[in-house]
Amino acid sequence: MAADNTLDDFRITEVPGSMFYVPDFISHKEEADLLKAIPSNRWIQLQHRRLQTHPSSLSKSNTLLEAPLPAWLVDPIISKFKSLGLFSDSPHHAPNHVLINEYNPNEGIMPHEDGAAYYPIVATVSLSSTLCLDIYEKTQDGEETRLNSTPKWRVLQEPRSLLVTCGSAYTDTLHGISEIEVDEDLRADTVANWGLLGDSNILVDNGGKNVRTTRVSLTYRDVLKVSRVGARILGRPRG
Ligand SMILES: O=C(O)CCC(=O)C(=O)O
Repeated sequence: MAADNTLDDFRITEVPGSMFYVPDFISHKEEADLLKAIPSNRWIQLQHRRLQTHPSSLSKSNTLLEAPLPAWLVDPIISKFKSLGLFSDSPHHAPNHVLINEYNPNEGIMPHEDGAAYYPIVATVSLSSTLCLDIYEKTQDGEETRLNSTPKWRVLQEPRSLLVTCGSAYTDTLHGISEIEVDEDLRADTVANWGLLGDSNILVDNGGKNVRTTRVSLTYRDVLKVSRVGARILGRPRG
């Protein structure tokens, strides 16, 4: 990413309502430092991936106990967000919550939406491996919201890239990662962000296939409801 780039240079024009893909958002060294900093004792193993949350998980009422993010999740990423103007309109003017997901080949996440606990912008940094995010359109059928079973768009996420979803791309779509080992049929007409990829030649050379290895993603969000109870306990003078 060049210093004079603006977010609009990275718009995925095929997807309506504001989705942006920034290749090479961080350097190889920054990627290696982040991977090294992820604590090995915070993972929660789920059936099809493992995850950790910083600074903590949300309560049942979708409230975050106020606490700072660890320094390694702030610098360099949040500083780079600032230079692109990301989160400038959100209530806390910066992300206050990071979900880290790790997917081995054949692992993924069911189609879902991120919901109302967060301000409608999500910024995901990908590390280590490439995979496809499937985007589904929500259709309104009377009172019921239905999910079309086939993804409407596919967005390829390369290591060190940033994907930003906001506006109606946040509110009117669902996203998921299929539990496969190889992403196939990757071409200019099947990948929504093809023209923005850092290296599409490798996909052409591989016959449109991406063989997945382990991928880690850092998903930054601004949680709307924050309780100062945690800050008061942590900040209480001793004695
Ligand atoms: O790992 C990703 O890129 C997607 C994560 C995700 O969908 C989520 O955290 O809700």
